[in-house]
Amino acid sequence: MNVEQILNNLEKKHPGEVEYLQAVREVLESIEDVVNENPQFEANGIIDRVVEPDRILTFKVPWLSDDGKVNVNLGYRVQFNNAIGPYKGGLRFHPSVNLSILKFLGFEQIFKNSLTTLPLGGGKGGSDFDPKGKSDREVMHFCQSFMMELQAIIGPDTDVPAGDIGVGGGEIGFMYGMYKKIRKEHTGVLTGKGLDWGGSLIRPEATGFGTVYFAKEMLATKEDSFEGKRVAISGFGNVAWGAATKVTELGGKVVTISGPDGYIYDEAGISGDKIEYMLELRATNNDIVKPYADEFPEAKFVAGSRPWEVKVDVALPCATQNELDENDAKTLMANGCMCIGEGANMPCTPEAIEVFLENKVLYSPGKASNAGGVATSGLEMSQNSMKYSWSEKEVDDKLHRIMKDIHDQCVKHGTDEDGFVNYMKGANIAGFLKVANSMLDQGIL
Ligand code: NDP
Ligand code: 2IT
Repeated sequence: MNVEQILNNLEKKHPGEVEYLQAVREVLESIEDVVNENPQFEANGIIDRVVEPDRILTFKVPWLSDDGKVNVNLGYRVQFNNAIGPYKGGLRFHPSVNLSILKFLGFEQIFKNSLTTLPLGGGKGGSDFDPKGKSDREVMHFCQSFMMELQAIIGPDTDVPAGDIGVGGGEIGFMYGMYKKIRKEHTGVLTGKGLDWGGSLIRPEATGFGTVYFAKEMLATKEDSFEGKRVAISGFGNVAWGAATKVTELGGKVVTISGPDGYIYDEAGISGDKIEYMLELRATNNDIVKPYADEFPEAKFVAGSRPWEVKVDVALPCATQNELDENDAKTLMANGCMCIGEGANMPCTPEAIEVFLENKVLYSPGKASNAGGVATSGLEMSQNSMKYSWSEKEVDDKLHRIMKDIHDQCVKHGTDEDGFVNYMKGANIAGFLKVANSMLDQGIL
């Protein structure tokens, strides 16, 4: 396999799709040896087929704002690969959303979902709609209009969307209501649903919990734990909240959270009521973390910077893509950070990852460490099919077991000759093999 040639061709076909090309390069570079050792993959065009989505739906989403004005946003669903199960992946509502970002997320989702051990294909969707500052009525009208188009191509055995940045329980509720009205069925077509109407316990916490369970497994390989560790978290959304809760429970101290305006440094530790306050902050839709420092005066707000300059043992980037660059990575290393677990999708730039690998510290890619969210979505689908609900402990135990299993797969495929575990390589190989073998079994489609 010639990675450069494949990427050059892809770049010609999809000029300017920077995030998508970045994600494809990362995976292809990791799996190069495995592909060369298995000539049946190239003979059957597996690489050429896996890098292109099965199909993409683009549509317009008109909606009325409270002042009576007509607004038009763009909506997308990228159905990437369904070799191992129905397309599965979140919806992102954020002004930065474009096709390149959704294709990168959909591509990553294929291998992440494969790692979960559950029968889930890969997809992603969303809109450039900005939920910030919108009234509930405006969000509802937007979600209904979005679902009028999306409903035509999704279904519980076809494609099952969920949340991502800007899409939480509220948005899922509005979209589910519209699907139900049009299709006249009450099925598990979306995950992240409300607990009263088909949702699963633990799903809101799952991505953050899973990220911390995975980091716990990595630390255990060094006979270490979260006990007494200083932890930097970025973001203040769903994933950051779950991660802060679990780190605190395991005896670690979370000293930062962040937003687009800067970061909060709280030496006293962000725990208990402070974690609940973070959720309130997020719900106010103001897009800033600064008010935390007004509410808790012992904390410091650092405007316009990222939390990676604080001295910590563990860093958990949980906000967005490319939020931790080479300089941040070097600062973390200089400060003695020993473990980096990606809660977000692709938060570390390729140059930052290179720094972590050179320093041989514990580093896990999002497709392994944040897979707990979609895995619990898979558990929600199982419960919906059975028309049954598991207890909190049952779901949490299954999530814990899945994260351990993903860790084992990374160790199996990512251990170098000197014993160092390259989790990125391990995750990419393990995720890819299952999908590639399924595609082989099913013929050229
Ligand atoms: P949320 O919308 O709940 O939160 C995202 C958080 O990151 C928000 O606080 C957001 O603020 C903040 N943020 C956005 N841009 C920046 C920035 N440049 N600097 C600092 N903070 C920023 O989304 P989630 O918590 O659900 O998602 C976070 C990440 O985790 C994403 O990468 C997502 O793809 C990934 N993920 C999510 C899963 C899930 O189940 N929800 C599962 C697996 C991964 P704002 O929106 O105001 O800009
Ligand atoms: O990036 C992700 O894995 C998610 N946003 C969750 C997807 C899902 O279907 O639960």
